[in-house]
Amino acid sequence: MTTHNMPDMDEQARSILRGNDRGGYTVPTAGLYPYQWNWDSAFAAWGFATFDVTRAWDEIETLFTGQWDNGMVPHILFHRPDPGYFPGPDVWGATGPVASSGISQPPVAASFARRIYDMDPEGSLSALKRLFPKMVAWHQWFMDWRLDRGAVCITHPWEAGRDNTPDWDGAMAGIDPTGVGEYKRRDTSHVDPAMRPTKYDYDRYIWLVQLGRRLGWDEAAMLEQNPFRVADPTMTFILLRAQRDLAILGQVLGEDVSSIEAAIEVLVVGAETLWNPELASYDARDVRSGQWAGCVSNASFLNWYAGIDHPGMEAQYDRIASLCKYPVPSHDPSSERFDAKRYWRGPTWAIINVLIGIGLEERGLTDRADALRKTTADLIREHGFAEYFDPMTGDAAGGGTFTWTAAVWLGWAS
Ligand code: 9YW
Repeated sequence: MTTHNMPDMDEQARSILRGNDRGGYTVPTAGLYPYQWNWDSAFAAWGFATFDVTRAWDEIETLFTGQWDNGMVPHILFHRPDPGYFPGPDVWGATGPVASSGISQPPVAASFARRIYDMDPEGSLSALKRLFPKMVAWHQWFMDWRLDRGAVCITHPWEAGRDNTPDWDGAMAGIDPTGVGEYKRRDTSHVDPAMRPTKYDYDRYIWLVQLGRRLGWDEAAMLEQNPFRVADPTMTFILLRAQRDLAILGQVLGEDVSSIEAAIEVLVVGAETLWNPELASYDARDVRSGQWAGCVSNASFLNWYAGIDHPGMEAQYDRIASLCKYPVPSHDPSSERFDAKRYWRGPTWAIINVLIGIGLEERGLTDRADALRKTTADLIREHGFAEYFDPMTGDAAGGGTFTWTAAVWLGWAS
């Protein structure tokens, strides 16, 4: 690394955010993902906050314009039609204040809201006051509808934001997608199909969307009838962390946070139901079959981010990190299901790295945190602001000029 190219990188990152700005919200990358995605936007807000706090809050406020009456904040908001993405609003058939998908995504927004608030308390207060009750309602929706023994469940692989991870292989195999019909994917015309989920996966993704639509996206009906219900480390650890951050923001605002504190207790217990003793790792748990996924993923290491230490996780982390040059891979490289370039079945994602890195740092695992920050910075500097990276070679993969990778650079890696 030479210090003279640092300003260039910062400027490139800022211009990616500006280039993906559609006015009040940011797309993950033009072409492949032309709408507002939920957790992408929260990362974008953090990136914007490094140079424009007002724009950062606009991003989160626009996301919450899509909040449903039941508190859910959708994973995609289709603000403007775009034929370049499938499945669009006509397929989802969801009804909310803004055309949207019918599922949610990992709730990182409150945690980034806290970071942005800390960067500029005065400039943040009015937006924070407006957003606080909305964030409480969204978190409560998870608590009301998605818990299994205190762990948070997903109802669609897209909901965890880790679409085709081997974590869902068992639950996906339980779905018979007969009758899903013909459809035309768009993602494989933007990106090499070898880096994307397969047709087997997409048939099931679309079948689940059709099911949700038939059930009117009614959570009680889905609880009864959706065969896909998996207790997920991504959602559980991220919601736990988000509740902790929201409680602190609530205290800043002088709000009563006792119900948030009660939720934290429930989630702490729930997180431990994801500990798979045979695997010696946090794991996904298929609620329908009662089976473990048997997967060490990058989401397994979000326990520190959630404020949880567990004997054995440090050794597990060191083992996984020793198996590739650019950790943290999205699936264990020693597993036969590992695929270095196929999306969430192996590649390294800067957004998960930053969450793991924050957790490592906070729990006093500073050497690991520093090393992870360095290899993540190397990846971005040497291979660009890619969607994700090959953990062995560092090769850029998926879409380019990616909003959240630029945000991670500005907020953490640089
Ligand atoms: C989809 C936008 C999204 C991310 C997800 C990632 C992928 C595909 O792209 O989802 O069609 O929703 O898996 O985490 O938010 O970047």
